[in-house]
Amino acid sequence: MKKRGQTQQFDKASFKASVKKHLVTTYAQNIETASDKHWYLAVGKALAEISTGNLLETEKRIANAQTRSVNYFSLEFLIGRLTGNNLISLGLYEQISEAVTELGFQLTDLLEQERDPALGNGGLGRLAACFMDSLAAQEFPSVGYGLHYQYGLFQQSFLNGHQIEFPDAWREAEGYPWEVQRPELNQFVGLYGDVSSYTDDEGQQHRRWNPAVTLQGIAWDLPIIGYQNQSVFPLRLWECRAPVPFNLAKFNDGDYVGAQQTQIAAGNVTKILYPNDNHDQGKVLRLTQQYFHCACSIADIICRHLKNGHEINSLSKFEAIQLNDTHPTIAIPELMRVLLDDHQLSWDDAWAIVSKIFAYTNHTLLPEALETWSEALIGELLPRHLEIIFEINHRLMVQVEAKWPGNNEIKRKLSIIAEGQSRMVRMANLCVASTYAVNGVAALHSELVKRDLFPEFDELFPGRLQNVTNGITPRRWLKYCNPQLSALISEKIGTEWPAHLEQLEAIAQFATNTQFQQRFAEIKKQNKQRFADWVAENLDIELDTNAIFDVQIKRLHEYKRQHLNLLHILSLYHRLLNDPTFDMHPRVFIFAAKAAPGYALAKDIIYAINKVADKVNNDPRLNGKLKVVFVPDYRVSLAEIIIPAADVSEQISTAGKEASGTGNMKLALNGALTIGTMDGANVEIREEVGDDNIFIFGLLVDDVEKLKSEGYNPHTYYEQDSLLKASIDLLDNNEFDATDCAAFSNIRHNLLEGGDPYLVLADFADYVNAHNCIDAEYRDQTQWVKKTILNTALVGKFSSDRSIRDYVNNIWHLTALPK
Ligand code: 26M
Repeated sequence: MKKRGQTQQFDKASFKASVKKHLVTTYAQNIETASDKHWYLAVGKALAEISTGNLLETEKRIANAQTRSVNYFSLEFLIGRLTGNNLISLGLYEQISEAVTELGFQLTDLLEQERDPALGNGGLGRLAACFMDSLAAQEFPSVGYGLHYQYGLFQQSFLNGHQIEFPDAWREAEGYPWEVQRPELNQFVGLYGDVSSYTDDEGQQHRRWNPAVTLQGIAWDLPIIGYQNQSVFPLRLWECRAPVPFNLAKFNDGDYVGAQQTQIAAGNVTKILYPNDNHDQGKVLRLTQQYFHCACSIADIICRHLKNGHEINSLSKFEAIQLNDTHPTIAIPELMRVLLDDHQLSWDDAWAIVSKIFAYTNHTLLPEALETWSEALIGELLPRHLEIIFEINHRLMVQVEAKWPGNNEIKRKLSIIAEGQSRMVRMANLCVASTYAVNGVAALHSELVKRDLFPEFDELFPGRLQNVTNGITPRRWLKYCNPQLSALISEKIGTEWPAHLEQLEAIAQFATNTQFQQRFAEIKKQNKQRFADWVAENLDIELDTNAIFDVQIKRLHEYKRQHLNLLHILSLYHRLLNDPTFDMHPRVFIFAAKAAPGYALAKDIIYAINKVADKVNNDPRLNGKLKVVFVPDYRVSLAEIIIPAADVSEQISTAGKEASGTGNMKLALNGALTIGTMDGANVEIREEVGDDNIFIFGLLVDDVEKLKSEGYNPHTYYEQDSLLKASIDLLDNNEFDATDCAAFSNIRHNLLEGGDPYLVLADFADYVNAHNCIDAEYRDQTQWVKKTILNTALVGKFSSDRSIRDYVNNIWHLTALPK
C-alpha cells in the first residue's frame, strides 16, 4: 500500500504546467496578457486538482473503515478565502510561492485576488467553518452540508455615513476555482401537493406524499483540507435548479416562455443568503431553503449508506447529524418521512433510528431569534411533514402527561405547537424532543439553556442538555493571519502547536523575559502598521501605531452594544474638550459591522459612529488623541488583518445575551486584552487568563434580571451621572450632524424613553472605569506586554480542535480514520 505522507508530494514543473494549462484552456486567457485575477484562478484550479484527488481517496478510506460519520447541517458556512489557508494545510505554501515567483508573480498579490465566499452572516456560520477545519485536521469522518447561494452576505459600503448594500456575487463570472460539481450526487426535492393513503399487498396502511412541484438539487463540493494530513472532506453545497425537462406539456403547447416559469421560481431558492442574524422573519422562501437543504442532504446520506452496503436499519450506527441551530430542523420530519413512507418502516423502528441520529446546538436565548413557523405554512408547503410533526408532538404530550399528570401548563410550555391566534410550530421544541443531545455553546449559556429556556425538558430528559464551549481554528486565526507571531512561537516551542494549541502554555514562561517581550511587542507594532497602511490606502485616514488600537468587530446588534462603545467615545470627546486636567493615551477606536438591512436602529448606530468619526478625526482641538474608524464591509479577510493589530478587544454584550462569542477568542489568541462583561465565553476566557489579564466590568446575569424585575429606569442613571448625561446630550445637539439628526435622536430616544432594553446606561459608569484602567495600564508597557503574552499563552482551550473532541467524545462517538 502507498504510504500517506504528512504533506503533499509536489513537482514544481508539472504544477507550473498545470497553471498555464488552466489559464489557457479553463479561462481562455493568453499567457502574455492574463491579469493577476486570472493567474489566481488558474493557480486555484491547479491546486484543486490535488485536493479533488485527495477528496476521492478519503471517501474510499471512510467507506472501508466502516465507521461512523458526522454530517454537519448548517444553512451557513462562512469559510473565508480558501487558497492561502489550503496552501498551509497542504504544506505547500513555500513551494507554490516559489513556483508562482518563477511564473513572474507574487503569491501574496494573487491571494489578494480571491473574493471571500461569504456564505454566512456571522458567528454561527464562521463556527461551522472552524468546525469543518478541525474535523479534517483530526481526520474525523465528516461531511458539511449547506447551500450554494448565488449571492452571499451583501457587500456593505457607506454613503454619507449610511450603510448601503450591494449583492455579493462571490463566484464572479468565472466560477470559484475550488468547487467541483458532483452530478452523480444530484437529488430531486418535492414541495406542496397533498397526502394520500394506500394499503400494500400485505394489507398494511401507508401514507404517501404527492408533491405538486419538483426541484433539482445540484451538488457542489468544496474541499476541506486536513492540516498536513492529506485527508480531504467535502463541504457539500446544494444549488437549486428546475429539473429538465421543465414543463413539457406547456412546452409542447408552444408556450416556451411559460414552460420556463418553474425554472425561474426554482432559481430563486438558493439565490440569496438571508442577511438576518439573531432574528427570525418567517418568510416562505426561507422555509423552502431550509427544506431544500435538508431533503437533498438526507437523501445523500441515505444513498451513501446504502451504497456502502449497509441496511437502512443500521443508519444511526453509521451516521450522526448535527443541527447548527434550528435552521435545519425540518430534517427531522424529513428523515421520518423517508423511513416511514419510502422504506416502509414502522413508526417505532423509524423513531428508534431518528432519535439516535440527530443532535442540536442552540446558539441563542433571544426570544426574537427562536424560530417558529406557522402551522398553515408548513401544512401547505410540506403537508406530510406536518402530519409527522403532529404525531411527534402527540407522543411527547403522552410523556409529559405521564411525568406531570394533569399539568396543562407544562404541556402548553413544552408542546411543539404553540396555541394562539394562528398556531405555530416551535422548532426548538421539536429539536429537544427529537434529538439525543442538545448543547449550548459556552458554559454560562448552556446553564441558562437549562435554567431559563428548557428547565422542564431538562427534567423530562435528564442528561440530554449539555455544553460544548465554542472554539476557533488556530490555523486560520493564528498561523495564517499572524505569520510573524507564529514564527516567534515556533522558534520557542516548536512547530506542533497549530495542531495542539494547549502547547502555547509553554510561552507563558517567557512573559517576563525582556527580550521576548520586545519581540512580541515589535510584532504587534508591525501588525498595527500593516493595518494602518491598509486604512491609509483604502479609507484615507492616518493612524498612529503608538495609539491603543481598540477593536469592536462583530454584527451590529443592540445586545452587542456598539452604542455603549459610542457613548464612551463621546465621554472622551467631552472630557478632552471640557476638562483641562484630563489626559489620555491616544486611542484609535476601530469598528467593523454589518447591520441587517431591515434593522433600523442598527443602521442608525452605524450612521452615528460614522458621523462622530468624521468629526473627531478632523478636530484639531483633540490633538490627534482620538480617532474613530468604521471599516466598511466587514468580512473574514478583513478580520484577518484587524485581529493581529488589536490591543483591546471589546466584548461588551449585556450579560446573558451573547451565547458565546468567538471573536473574543480570536483577539485574545492574537494578544489583545479583553474588556468585557461576564457573558458567553468571556467567563471562560477570564478563567483561563486570570483576573489580572482581562478587564471585566458590568452587571452579572442575575443582576440584570434583578434590575429588570425591580423596574429599571434609565433616567435615574442619566440624572445622577454627569459624564453620562454629557455624553448622551451630545447625541442631541447637532454636534456631529447638522443634516440628519434623526439617527442620533433615535438612539437617545431608545436609551431614555425606549427603556434602554439592553441596560447600556446601567453599565456605563463601570465601563468607563474599566477603560480608565486600560489607559493607565497601557502606559506601563512592560506590564501590558506581559499581559498580552499571557493572553496568547493561556487561551489554548479555545481551539476548535478541542470543541470537536468534546463533540466526538460526548455526542457523536466517532473514531478518527486510521493513518
Ligand atoms: C434566522 C432567520 C432567518 C434568516 C436567518 C436567521 C439567522 C441566521 C444566523 C439567525 C441567526 C443566525 O446566527 C446567529 C449567530 O450567529 N449566533 C451566534 O453564534 C455564535 C456561534 O455559536 C456565538 O458565538 C454567538 O454568541 C451567537 O450570537
